[in-house]
Amino acid sequence: MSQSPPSLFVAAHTLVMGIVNVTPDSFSDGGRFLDPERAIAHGRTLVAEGADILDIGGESTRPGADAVDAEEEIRRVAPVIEALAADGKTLISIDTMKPEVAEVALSLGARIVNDVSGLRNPEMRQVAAKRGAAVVIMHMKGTPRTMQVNPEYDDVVAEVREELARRTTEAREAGITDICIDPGIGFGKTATHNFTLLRRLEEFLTVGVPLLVGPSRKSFLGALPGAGAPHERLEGSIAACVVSAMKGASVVRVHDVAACKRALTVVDAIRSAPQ
Ligand code: HH2
Repeated sequence: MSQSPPSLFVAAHTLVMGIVNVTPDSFSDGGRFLDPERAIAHGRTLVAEGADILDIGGESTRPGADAVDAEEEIRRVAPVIEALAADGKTLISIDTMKPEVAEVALSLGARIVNDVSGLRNPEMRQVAAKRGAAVVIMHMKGTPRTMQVNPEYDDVVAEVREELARRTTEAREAGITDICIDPGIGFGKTATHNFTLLRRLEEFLTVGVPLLVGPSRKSFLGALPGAGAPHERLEGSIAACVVSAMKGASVVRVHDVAACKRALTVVDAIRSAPQ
């Protein structure tokens, strides 16, 4: 019997996906890495700090963000992917909702498609399947323009889980084999919804695929007493990553790789300690 290759989303330790936003308008670091040379240098720094995966994106998905066309998105990310993939070792993920962008990124050496719209576009499923890419299926209610307009759920965990399970089946039917799901912290959710998703995170494990969580610097952390602007949310981001890892997340997506990595080393030691 032929064995399926190991998942890119599973390792003996909690994997850290470092964020490289090649955008003018990302919510916490917009404009800092729009210049390709700066983005490449930032990606290399994150790898040196211990990032297992680099997630490269050319379109902000912050609430209310303006959409970018595929041509502009490709112009932003292509040189960065090409340079960072050149060593043949760095695992690169393309953060995009557009099949055209995914196609170019995969041809330049990216191996993961991270789609915040959950591969709802069938063309995205076809591109990923054709290229043998691994995928992150994230849950988002609506679109970045509309998602924070009064999001409502009867049971946020059950509804998000149900949609992720359905999209996982669709992805499998399209021929994709390496799939990871993500509840989409901050994507069409109130602060309370986000806390509930994290509190009940283990329920997502029943979908039967690895789990990724992206709480880094997000506004639900800023809603708490004492929390400040995005760059002042490091401790909150680490707390959310630690809880996620303890509850079974295989991957966390973060801006502050070195600090999160140090915290997760402790979590991994606790999780693997003898009883
Ligand atoms: N969050 C953001 C972008 N992509 N992908 C996944 N899988 N999960 C997430 O939680 C997630 C994501 C938003 O964060 P950031 O990239 O820093 O901001 P912006 O979208 O403004 O560029």
